[in-house]
Amino acid sequence: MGFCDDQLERVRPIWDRILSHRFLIGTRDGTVSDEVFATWMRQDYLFVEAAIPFIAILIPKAPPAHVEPLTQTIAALHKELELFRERAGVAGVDLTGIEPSFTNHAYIQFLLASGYRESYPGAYTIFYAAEKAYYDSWTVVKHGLDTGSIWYPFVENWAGQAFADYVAFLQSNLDEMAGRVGSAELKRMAELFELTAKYELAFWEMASEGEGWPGMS
Ligand code: MP5
Repeated sequence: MGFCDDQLERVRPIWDRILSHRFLIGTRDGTVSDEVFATWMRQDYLFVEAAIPFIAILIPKAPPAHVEPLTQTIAALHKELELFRERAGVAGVDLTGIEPSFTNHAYIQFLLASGYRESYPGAYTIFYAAEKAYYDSWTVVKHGLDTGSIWYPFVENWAGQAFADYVAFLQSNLDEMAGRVGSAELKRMAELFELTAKYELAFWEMASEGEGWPGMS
């Protein structure tokens, strides 16, 4: 097994909580409330906006063969923001003037700080784990959500064949890099993998519980 499969196995208890989260099950079964889904949309719009500078930070650190794929990821993220704006229009969700929740703020700071501070394989670990979490999560939703649902385009975005191929490509790149780093860096990569999994779980929890900051309500 490569690094990614090893890590997925190691963080399985967290991953299982992600994939069985009430947000995903409710979205799959069509029982999630419009307000909870709107919370996720607003917050994920901000997260995807922040993922663009995160990927941009990686480019100067990247091996030459990674530069074009990372550039394509940035273009894909811009298209994804367009999908959010289009779906928000259909659903009547206002994306103007929105602010990150406590959890989202923390996750975004983690992304950006890691982009600057961690090694390239370390930051790439976060990138892979977040994409894999979304692929697996939206695959859960795919197995039940009505294809006519206004939310189905999100399933097509993250649980389709193109995204599956993209995640497999990231996995092979990360496995390859992990095979060449020393033991201290590998240990740090494992920590970053687990932290990202915890943030992914926290994100679904935040979407379900609301965007408020501790002590502010
Ligand atoms: C992704 C996302 C997937 N949109 N939001 C969270 C909280 N985690 C992962 O990343 P991308 O870049 O939108 O495919």
